[in-house]
This record gives sequence, structure tokens and C-alpha cells, in this order.
Amino acid sequence: MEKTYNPQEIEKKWQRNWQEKDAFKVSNDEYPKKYYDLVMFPYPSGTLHVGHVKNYVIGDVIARYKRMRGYSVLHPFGFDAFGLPAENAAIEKGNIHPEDWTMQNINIIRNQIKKLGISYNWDREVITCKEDYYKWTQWIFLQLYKNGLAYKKKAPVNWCPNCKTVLANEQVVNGKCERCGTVVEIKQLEQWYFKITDYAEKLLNDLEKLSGWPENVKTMQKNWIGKSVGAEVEFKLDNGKGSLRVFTTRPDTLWGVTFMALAPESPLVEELTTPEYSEKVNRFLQKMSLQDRFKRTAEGAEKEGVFTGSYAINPVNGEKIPVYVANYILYEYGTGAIMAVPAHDQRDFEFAKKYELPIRIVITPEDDTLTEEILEKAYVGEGILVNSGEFTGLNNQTAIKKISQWLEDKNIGKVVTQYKLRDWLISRQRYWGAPIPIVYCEKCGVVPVPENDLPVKLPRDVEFEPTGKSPLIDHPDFKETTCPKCGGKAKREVDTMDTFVDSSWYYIRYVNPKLEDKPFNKEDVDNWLPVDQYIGGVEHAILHLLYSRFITKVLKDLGYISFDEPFKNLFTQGMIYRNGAKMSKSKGNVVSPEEMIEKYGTDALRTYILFMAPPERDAEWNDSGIEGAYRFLNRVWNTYMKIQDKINHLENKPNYLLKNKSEKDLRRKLHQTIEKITSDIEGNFQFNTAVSSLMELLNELTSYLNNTDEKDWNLNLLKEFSEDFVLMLSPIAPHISEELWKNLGKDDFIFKASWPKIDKDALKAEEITLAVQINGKLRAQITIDVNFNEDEVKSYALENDKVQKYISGKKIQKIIYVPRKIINIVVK
Ligand code: ANZ
Ligand code: ZN
Repeated sequence: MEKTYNPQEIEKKWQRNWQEKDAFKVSNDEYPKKYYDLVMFPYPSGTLHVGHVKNYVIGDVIARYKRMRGYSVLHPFGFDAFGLPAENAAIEKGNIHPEDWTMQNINIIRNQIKKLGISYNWDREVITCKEDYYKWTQWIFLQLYKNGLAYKKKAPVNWCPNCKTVLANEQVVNGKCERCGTVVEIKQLEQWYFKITDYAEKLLNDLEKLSGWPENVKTMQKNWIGKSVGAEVEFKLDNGKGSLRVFTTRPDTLWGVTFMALAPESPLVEELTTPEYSEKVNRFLQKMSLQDRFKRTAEGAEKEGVFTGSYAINPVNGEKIPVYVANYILYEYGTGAIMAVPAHDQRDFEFAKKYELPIRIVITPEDDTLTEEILEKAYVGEGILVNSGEFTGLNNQTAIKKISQWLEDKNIGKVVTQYKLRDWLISRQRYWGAPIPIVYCEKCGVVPVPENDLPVKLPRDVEFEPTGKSPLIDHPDFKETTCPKCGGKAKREVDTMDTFVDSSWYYIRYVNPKLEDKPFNKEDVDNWLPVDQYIGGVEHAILHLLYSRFITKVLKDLGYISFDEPFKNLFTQGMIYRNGAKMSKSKGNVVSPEEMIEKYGTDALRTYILFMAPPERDAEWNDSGIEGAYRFLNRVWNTYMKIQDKINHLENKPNYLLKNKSEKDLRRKLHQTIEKITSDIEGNFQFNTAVSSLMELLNELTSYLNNTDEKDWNLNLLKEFSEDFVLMLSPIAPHISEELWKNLGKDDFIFKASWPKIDKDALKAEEITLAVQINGKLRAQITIDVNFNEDEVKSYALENDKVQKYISGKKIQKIIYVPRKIINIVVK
């Protein structure tokens, strides 16, 4: 009687078994060999589709593989549960609380993940919106605050005067509120910042330590930090009232400055604008305030500006140059003002052309002379200085160094380093986030909430206004409080923290998720971290990873932990597409894992996801692909049904006799495959080729069984084979593997067994010796692999030195190969 493969039944059974026995639990006390395998935790915004599932499956293969390699594996899971979508759902639906919405989604996703058979340490689950977690997020805020790394300053925000709320940049469409269409204003609000810029240099330099990170991610981080070395140069105003400082990376172009420009947000604009220009300037500023700052300063954007009426003096040659306000100058970079060199900077060139400002060449390519008349775009290449006083004739790289030194000597400038990286704005004028643990006292000013009073609880009884205004702003019980210092009247901070703060340290909390009096235990954390393998989407290449690195470095510097980089290795998985588009609910092209599981089982889904493509690559979903995976597992099942009863009573024998070539070939293929799959996994997680190697290996077994009389089957070999095969299959398709393992008479879970060992002797191909005749005379003996085909044998023979001696310069007329015996070469 043959039992057929019934994945749904097997999968439920093993998921129950794993859960009942707490199979994947790992304790903090035993880590002879630790491995921390982490996937980026999800934001619980709805149900998962198969595209989301991919990184969990990748993480699970690694966890299961590492366990079989003898590691204690920390493989936790949780939810990044604060954030705007929950609040929007509450505002739109009106009758659901963000917490309920979030917890409902978490339950759905948790069940989905459980059906995938992912081997998580569920007892370590972390949910960032729970008090026992955000209490410690607030604690982290306080540590930064106490050490001068959290501060408050005024910053421009988008403000809708109708909704009376702050808007994110994405909520401003063409200068108008996305919700109500009112023209958005820029308002200066007090906001909290983390001083990540103090760590810019470390964050940049330590990228070098991260040899286990993809190069593209490191490059993105490097560009984001954006270090540039240049000079700050002072230009005195021609009216004698003060000066303008600019940042330039090109002091070699100082003689080519023909105008200067200020960012519209710069307070200097008001100071420098003369009465006759004030109307024009104000109109321009008004226009700028309605524009998106990112679009306005983007590379191809149209250059615009107005003259302020003021002039500055170029310190190198005393020339009088006009000062403009221009849309392409960023207030937050450098000094918010530039010296413009239209001949050698494309943005300045476009501006000068538009407003008919002079263009002066000060650098020319060697053997070439540019003229202002023929210049069609800025010349940004290297070259020789011209019209540059005593520096004329120098190569411009040399000139940069010499002029910088000269500026310092003359006290008109100094060498400075600038970073693009800005301090991290963590204030959100929102409800669904961790409250910032600060109160404002009428007498004492800004007072941090004492650690013992944490958490500052987010009140549940709130009402949402359709305008989207945070309900904390006017929540009396929350807002009105007493000062922890003097006991007097005080008001709470009503802003909550950016959710990136929550996710910047969750990987540490997993180590001690239930600890009540501390966020974590140093010894445990130092033992488990850094994370050995982090897996997630490349969309987090910048912010999340940078913030996590920053918080890790701060905790290290404050003595709370002993490592300074959180993630040793990073893997960014590719996305799943369908009908040519990224899978997403809005495109209506999602495939639900449940539907696939009902039809083919989780193991088939997992196998297919891994088989589709190299895991770092994007791949197109294909229904026939999962059918193929399902058929493969069926073949595995049926093959085991044929042999398991014959072998499960046998002892494993270390050395048994291989009677003939087909037995030897099969065993060789088995061990070659072990070697191949081991290196596929250890290398760069090439699970797709691991799956195809298993498919090939199964084919070898099938042909052995078909071509050999049942009575002649080598049962010792079949025993070794079927154990090793299912062990290798188990990280990929764990449920069927558990079942087959049990059928082979094993008592314990399969992931507790060891990964198969490679027998180096079995890898050796069998060799034979052939005679080589040339024109009928024996000239050489060659030793070849028995598995060589005719072409391989022939070319191997022709390459032989001795053979070469007799055939070089001659024409080969014929080669006759008598398999396993002789090769005849006829030459003329
Ligand atoms: C004169 C000059 C001449 C410049 C030239 C470039 C080429 P990175 O490399 O990105 O640091 N700049 C400075 N502050 C700016 C601001 N707030 N907004 C917009 N642009 C600003 O770029 C530094 C260069 O960007 C600086 O060097 C300055 O223009 C401009 F042939 O100064 B340069
Ligand atoms: Zn007080």
C-alpha cells in the first residue's frame, strides 16, 4: 500500500510538533558556537504576499542550516508596529483604534508566518508599540539627551494652515496640502534632533570594516554621509557691514567668481536686500516657499533667482561682485551661500546665461584654449590655471592645495570638511509613536522624565480629527503634568518619535525581550551580537542601517555594549515581480501564500521561491514554477516510499562494499552534491543552484533504481543516500524532510542532526589508462577520468606532450577511439 504525498497534512503536523516542543528555543546561557540570523522585521500594514515571504524563507534556510552545523542559532521575529498608516486607518475609518488595527494585522501576519514553517524563536517576539518595548526606546532617548546627543532646535516644516498640522514632504503636492488642497506654509517649529553628525566620520570610516556588506549599500551610505573637503572663504560686503562666508571645494576657481548666491531660507537674505530690491526679493521668496525644496534643488531643475542689491568683494582680487538669491542653493549645506563660478560649475553657468552675468574662464585643458565665446557648458575637467594672479600656470590640483594654504596664511579662509549628512530629525507631530520623554516646566524649563517614571504612556482614549492633527496636542490628561524636578505645573512634549528610532535597536532587545528593569543585559548582548547575518530589502540601505549603526556606536561609547557595528554581514534579497511589475496590492498582482499553501503546500512554495533565481536578484513569479517544485517533492516522496521499508532497519555502516560502477557513480554523485550544496550555501546563499543540484541528484537515484534489479540494490548505499539527501533538503523543505526522516526510523527532529559529511575519497573519479597510437605505433599512455566523453578523451590525448611531439606540424586525418582501450591518430 503506497501512501501519497499529502503536504497539508504533514505540514500542520510538524508545525504543531515544533511548537509543542518549543523546538527552536535557544537560551542565553549556552552558546558554545553562536549564530545570530536576523531578518528585517515587518511593518504590520496588512497581509503578506509571496513577495514579502522571500526574505523570511531565506533567513530560515540559513537558520536551519547553521543549526545542523552545530551552532546555537538566534533567529527572532517581531513587528515594527508604530507608524503613520495605523493612524491614517484610524482617521479614515473613524471607528478603529491604531492599536487594534496594528494588533489585528500582527495576528494575521504571525499566523501567515507560522504556516510557512519558519523556525523563529517565538518566545522572543518584540512588538515596538508595546509599553515594555517603547519604555526602552524612551530610555535610549534619555541616554542621548544626557550625553548631549539629543537636542531641540527650530526647523522649517510644511504646515497646512487649514488642517493645522505638519505635513511630511510626500504629503505636499505642488505646494498644496494633499488632503485639503490649501497652499502649504513653511513654519518654524521646535523639533528634536539626534546628533548623528557627531558620528559622521566614524560612520564613514567604519564602512571599511564591513567586508560582509554588498558594495552598493556601502556606496549609498558613503554618498549619504557625503564628506567633502574644501575651503571656507570670507567675502567682505562692499558696504562695510559684515561679510559672507562660502564653502567651496574649488578654491582653484576663486579668480573666476562673477557672482554670489544665497539660499532663499537664509536669514542673510533679509539683511542684504536693499530697499529698492525688497519687493522683488520678497516675491521670489514667497514663490520659493511654495516649492518643494527637493525638486527645486534637483540637478536638472530650472535655475532661478533675483539680485539683492548688495555687492561683495572678492578677497583674491578686490573685485566687486553682485549677491543674488538663487533657488539651487541649499540652506542646510555648507554655509547656505556660494561663490559662483559659471565657467566651471554647470549650475552657475545656467544661472549666468539666464541672467546675463559674466562668465570668466580660469582653467583650461592642456594644449587647448577655451574662450568664453565658444563655451556651451561649464568646463569641469582638470587643467591649467589662467587669469589667476600668482597661481596662473599651475595645474589645478596643485593649485587647490596651494591656494588653500595661501587663504589660511592670509586669514581669508580655512580648510574645512563638510558632510551632507544632517542631524536626525526625530520629532513627529503624530499620535502613533513613542512619546518623547520630556516635560516643559514653567520654572525649570526642559526637564527629562526620570528613568524610573518610564514609560511615558501613550493614552488610549483619544479621538482622531479628520484633519489628521495629532490627538495628543489637546489631550488634557496627557499634556498637563507636574514637573519631576520642582513638582510645579508642567506640560508634556506632545511629539512622538520617528519610527526609525524604534527599529534602530530592536535587534538588541531580542536578546533579552522580557527583561523588566533594563533594556538588555550587557553580557548576553555581547555574546550574541553583532548579528552574524542580516537579511532585508535594499530599500533600507540608507536610513535604517545608518541609524542602527549610529545607535550601536552611541551605546558602545556610553559603555552599554562592547561592539561598534551591529551587522557583520548583510544580504539584500531581490524582489518578486508578476506580469512585469513589482508585486503589490495596488497593482492587483499579488499571490497569496495561503492560496499556494492550500494548493501545493508550504514546502513547495519555499522550494519554488528559492529555486526561482539567485536570491539577490529580482525574479518573475510563474505559476508553472511552483507546480514544478510540487512535482519534485512528489518524486522525492514516491522514491522514499519505494525504498524506506527496505533500509530503515539497517545500521549505518562507515565502510561498505561498492560492487560495481553504477554504485560507485551514484555514491560519487552524492558526495559531489554534498560538496556543491555546502559551498552554494556557505558562499553567497545560492539556494537556486542548491535546489537544482538536489533535483539532479534525485534523477541519478531514480535511474539507478530503474536500471538495477531490486534484488541487487545496494541497501547500505541507499541508506546513506536517502539520509544525506533528506538532510540537505531539510533547510529548504523542512516539513516533508521531518516526515521522511521519521520514516527512516529517526526519533529526533531533523534539524538536530548534523549536516552530511563529505567523503573526499568518494569524490575521486575512477581513472583508466589508455594507449595512444600514432600512425599505428604506440607513442603514449594517458590516464583519464572514466566519465570523460569521446570528445574530452580526444582533446585530452591531443594535448599530451608526447603525442604533440609526433603530430605537431602535421595534419590530423582521423582519430579513432575504442572506448576504454585505445586511441588511434592518423596524421600526414
Ligand atoms: C565654487 C565652485 C566652482 C564650486 C566650481 C564647484 C565647482 P560638494 O562636492 O557636493 O560638497 N555649494 C556649496 N554650498 C552649497 C549649497 N549650500 N547649496 C548648493 N551648492 C553649494 O559641492 C561643493 C560645491 O557645491 C561648492 O564648491 C559650491 O560650489 C557648491 F568650478 O564653489 B563650488
Ligand atoms: Zn520645574
